[in-house]
Amino acid sequence: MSDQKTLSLIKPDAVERNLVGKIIDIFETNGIVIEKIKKVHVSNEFAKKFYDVHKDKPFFKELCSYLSSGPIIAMVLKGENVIKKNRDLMGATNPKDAKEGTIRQKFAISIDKNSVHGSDSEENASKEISLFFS
Ligand code: IDP
Ligand code: MG
Repeated sequence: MSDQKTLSLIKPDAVERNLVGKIIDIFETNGIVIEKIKKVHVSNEFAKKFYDVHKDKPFFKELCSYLSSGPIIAMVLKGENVIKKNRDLMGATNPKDAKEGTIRQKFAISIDKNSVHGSDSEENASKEISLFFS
């Protein structure tokens, strides 16, 4: 099977707590390749574009202010079945529901400060990668 790519973000709460290395270690230990990586502080406008699929959710405004509240790490992850593999390693959106050993179970603070983002489909992966890396 050919390699897939996905967009991963380490969100402000995790960057702020110096968890970047620990999170990347989980990816690499699981055979995922970090193909591209950069540290950025996105604007609220950019966050709105990125989270456009959530524009009708009640938490949209807070979500966008949160993503733009501090530096984040943006990465293109590469590997076999990496979209699902990354989602599995991340764990459930709400850390209270996240399985033992997942990134969110280990590091997330709350449903909004949940440490990582990962694309959920090939279509969104390719959109999100172009938004951050082009
Ligand atoms: P995901 O990050 O696991 O894919 P999504 O449903 O796509 O979860 O939601 C995007 C982000 O929006 C979540 O990671 C989380 O930060 C935030 N979020 C989702 N649901 C809620 C909520 O009910 N309250 C506050 N923030 C939420
Ligand atoms: Mg999502």
